[in-house]
Amino acid sequence: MAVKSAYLARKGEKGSKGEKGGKGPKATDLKNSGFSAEEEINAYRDMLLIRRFEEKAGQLYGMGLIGGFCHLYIGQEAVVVGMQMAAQEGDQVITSYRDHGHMLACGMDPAGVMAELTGRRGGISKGKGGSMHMFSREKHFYGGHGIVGAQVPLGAGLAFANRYRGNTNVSMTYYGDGAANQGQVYETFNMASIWKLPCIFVIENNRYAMGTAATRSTAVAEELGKRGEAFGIPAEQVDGMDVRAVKDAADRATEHCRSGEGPYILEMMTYRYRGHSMSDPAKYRSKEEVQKMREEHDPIEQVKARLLKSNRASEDDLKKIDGEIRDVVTRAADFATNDPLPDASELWTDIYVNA
Ligand SMILES: Cc1ncc(C[n+]2csc(CCOP(=O)(O)OP(=O)(O)O)c2C)c(N)n1
Ligand SMILES: [Mg+2]
Repeated sequence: MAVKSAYLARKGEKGSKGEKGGKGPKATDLKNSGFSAEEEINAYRDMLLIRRFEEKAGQLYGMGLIGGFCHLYIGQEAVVVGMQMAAQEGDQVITSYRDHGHMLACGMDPAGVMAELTGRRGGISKGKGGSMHMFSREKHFYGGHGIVGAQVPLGAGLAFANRYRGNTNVSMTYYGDGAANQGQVYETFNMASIWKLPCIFVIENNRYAMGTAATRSTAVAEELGKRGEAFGIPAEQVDGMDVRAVKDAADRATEHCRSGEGPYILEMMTYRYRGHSMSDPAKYRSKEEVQKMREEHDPIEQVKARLLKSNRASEDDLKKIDGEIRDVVTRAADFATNDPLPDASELWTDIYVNA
């Protein structure tokens, strides 16, 4: 099955030449995907919440209030927000350790997520899981996985559960360009395809796996969706910096899965602005490369510019939203820094399931 590209080359744009990680995202053909004013505003608000939350998490980490690993999602916000715009109640989300944005987009409480980062009692995992290990059955969020690629077969398992129960839910299974080189991804493709599982494989191709550019470690690094061809899984490559393009592709993918046609791959071309984790020497790419991406493709700035240009929102309207988001994040950080640490007796609880 052919890979359908949702890209249309922007006239004259050749990507940023000489970049270690390859080309930037190109403009998307968005014939039928104009957002309503409400959709634009919601997308703006949801992406901004992730951005501000992650900035605050970075600050708290710098102050020594967050221990262990912490991987920020800044730059990639349009991917999960656009995907969730196509979700229906009960659709599951599962991802890697770069998971705070996914949790917020699923509607999990920012204070609970932040308090988990600071290891407090009121954290989503009672302060015992940290950044990479949070779950919410209520919001259908299944982690938070630190083993690269391990969430992919689990995501197909969630899709299997939907199939078994005969519902119309889909499993949105996210993984990175680095994880795309893990063998278990292809074992999963095989089973998902033969069993026609309602699973959307969302590849977040942010062009780097830790400090290694995908172009150095990965064959055909800019067409990872093509890898589904051998398994008969349709794929699209999407401008993952444009929330409209993401939602547009997500609509097609969910429709395909819900109608019993089997899995679908969406390769989101995206970019992370911050380091891989909080300790990252950042020697593998230039500051100019990051700057260029921020200036030309920032997902939040794109929506903001459209809202202002179309007069769907004024500067004041957006300032009001910004203020509301700051309040939410400030409250989350206050809770996360004042809530007590777990009691020592909790060391032995939640380790095994009581069967
Ligand atoms: C099985 C396994 N191998 C190696 C690692 C170390 N590791 C952690 S993150 C990472 C890079 C993964 O990159 P990618 O899938 O592109 O995701 P991104 O960090 O860009 O979101 C590696 C190699 C690991 N956690 N698990
Ligand atoms: Mg990556």
